[in-house]
Amino acid sequence: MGDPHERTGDAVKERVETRTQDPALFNVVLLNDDYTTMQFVIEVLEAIFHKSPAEAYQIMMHVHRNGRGIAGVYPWEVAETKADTVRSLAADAGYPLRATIEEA
Ligand code: TYC
Repeated sequence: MGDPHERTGDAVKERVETRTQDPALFNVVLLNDDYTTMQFVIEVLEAIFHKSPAEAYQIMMHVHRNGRGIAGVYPWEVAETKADTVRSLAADAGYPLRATIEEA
């Protein structure tokens, strides 16, 4: 007990995880604020999250009305990179737009 190896006489068997696991998915969440322009948020949704102009407008308005909304759902590294890109584009443009990630 407590031994990660299973002793079978002199041999030591190691269990190997053979099942493949789906990578966990993460939501990239945009947060509302009073200063970022609607047009900038729409541009971010089109450029970073590959939304159509109509989808981008709907997501932006959802965030504007509800305080937060999901821009996209991705494996962890992709979600982190997209959230970082949003933060850096917003900072460069002088907007306080925030993006977070959370388990989907
Ligand atoms: N509330 C902003 C405005 O009225 C627009 C906005 C929408 C800002 C979504 C951030 O994530 C956001 N200009």
